[in-house]
Amino acid sequence: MGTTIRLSSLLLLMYSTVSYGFVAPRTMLQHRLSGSSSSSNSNYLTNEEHWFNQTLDHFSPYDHRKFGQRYYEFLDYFRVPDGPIFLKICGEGSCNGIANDYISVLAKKFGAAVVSLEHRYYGKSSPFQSLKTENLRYLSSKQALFDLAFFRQHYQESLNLKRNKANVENPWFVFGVSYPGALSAWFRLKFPHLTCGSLASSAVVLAVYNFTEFDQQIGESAGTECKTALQEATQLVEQRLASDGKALKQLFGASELQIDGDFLYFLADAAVIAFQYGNPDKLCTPLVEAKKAGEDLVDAYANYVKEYYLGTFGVTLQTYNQNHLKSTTLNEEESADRLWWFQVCTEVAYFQVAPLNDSVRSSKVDASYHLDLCKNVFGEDVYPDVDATNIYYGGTKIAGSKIIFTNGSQDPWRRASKQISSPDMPSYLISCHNCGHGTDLRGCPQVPLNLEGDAKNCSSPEAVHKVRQQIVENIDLWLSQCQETGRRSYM
Ligand SMILES: *[C@@H]1O[C@H](CO)[C@@H](O)[C@H](O)[C@H]1NC(C)=O
Ligand SMILES: *[C@@H]1O[C@H](CO)[C@@H](O)[C@H](O)[C@H]1NC(C)=O
Ligand SMILES: *[C@@H]1O[C@H](CO)[C@@H](O)[C@H](O)[C@H]1NC(C)=O
Ligand SMILES: *[C@@H]1O[C@H](CO)[C@@H](O)[C@H](O)[C@H]1NC(C)=O
Ligand SMILES: CC(=O)N[C@H]1CO[C@H](CO)[C@@H](O)[C@@H]1O
Repeated sequence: MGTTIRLSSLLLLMYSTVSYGFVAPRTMLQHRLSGSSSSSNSNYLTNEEHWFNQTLDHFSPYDHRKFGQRYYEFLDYFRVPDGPIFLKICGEGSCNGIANDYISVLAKKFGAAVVSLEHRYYGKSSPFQSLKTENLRYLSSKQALFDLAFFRQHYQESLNLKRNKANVENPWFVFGVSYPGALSAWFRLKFPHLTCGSLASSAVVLAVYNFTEFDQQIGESAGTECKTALQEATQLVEQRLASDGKALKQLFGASELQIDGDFLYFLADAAVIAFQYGNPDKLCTPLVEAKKAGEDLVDAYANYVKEYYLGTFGVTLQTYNQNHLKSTTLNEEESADRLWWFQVCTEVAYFQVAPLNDSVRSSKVDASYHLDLCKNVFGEDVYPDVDATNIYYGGTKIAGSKIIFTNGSQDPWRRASKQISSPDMPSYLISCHNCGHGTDLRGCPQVPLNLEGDAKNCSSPEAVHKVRQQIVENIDLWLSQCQETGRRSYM
């Protein structure tokens, strides 16, 4: 999601040089697909834009301002007129189309239309030209949920208009991965009358201030040998940063990161991404080999960072640069870093701090680093009220129903998700060596995108198939119950 890899690892930005157009900013939880360069390729079911006039402030009866919100629709598999409508929620990045992941298989199976709404402020759906802090006051998950609700009503009404019917309801189902996974669960929680159910994939429903479990999960996912090598590399990096920081940053191709905390966060995220997105061996194999051969672990790590993280994966350094995060100039792709940090610094935190004991990342990546960043980038008064967020949604005690939670065993984010099943809210863990963030919808690895979420390269494809079967059964059951209760009248 930056935590995503900060969240960083959750969300990816795109850069055209990357073969599949995936990139991850540290602060995000989730990926986004590349834009114009792939407009006609099979990574998307569609990327033809539509627009909806959305209310800017859903919580003020006096403010009637609107802004244009982008959305997409894919109707090839739609069973006209009464098939289900799948609402795929977009999150903390530009939403450039409907990705061709496992949702396309589900849409075909259920005869569903797929619609997808860009999250307010991101991509082309920004209400303001300047992203100064004051203008970000309407950026929150709570506003975003109302956006989805009004969009859902609008889309249903426009379908009815086309058919010349009134008060008809198709059965809706919501989907999301990562932060949008949390939105998917929260949408069903807050608007149960507007959707028959929800898939909440790698859904980070628990706002956490000191998210030490994130680093702990990295250690577990890495296994003893790789974890030890990573910890040694971190120690050496800290020593060299103190003695000759300039040369060290140069070695990693990261001279632009003048704040040491930004640099150390970047190095931590570089490791995270390997586990979050299903490429653990790209990191662990060279590191463990270097250690066995008595070679310089910092050199080995620098090679991984330059070749894989900055190269193949295509992250940009500016994602970690607080000077970049301070930029209030609107940019469709690049502003996502600043926008997601605003959500982090106000609502959800997920501060990926080093645990006191046995940490993989540098202990200098602590709560003060994150708080200082929030202050430096947004001003004095910005502070994440995680308690309010968890009271509002319930955290892992969410009192929803008909929500499927899924998590990948290697994903550091899983500790902020709901991992224990409860009545009417099944939770499934997909366990395999390279099962990461959103494996149920994206297969393995999760980046680059596997068309239709192909799972054959997961180290245990059966583990993925088993959970997908559960997902299909749940959707089938809940869609049919939606019809029976007459809550949604069929034509
Ligand atoms: C949105 O509002 C503007 C200004 O009122 C109007 O010109 C435009 O047609 C509207 N767009 C849609 C899609 O309703
Ligand atoms: C987070 O950790 C810091 C120490 O690193 C501590 O001072 C602070 O009280 C913790 N905050 C919360 C909310 O647990
Ligand atoms: C830290 O590790 C030591 C030894 O491994 C253990 O005894 C101690 O309980 C741990 N402390 C915390 C806070 O986990
Ligand atoms: C699976 O792995 C093979 C061999 O590495 C590769 O050629 C293929 O493209 C991968 N398929 C997917 C869907 O990732
Ligand atoms: C449903 C499920 O598999 N839950 C497990 C997920 O992982 C946690 C540990 O992180 C277990 O305690 C749960 O039982």
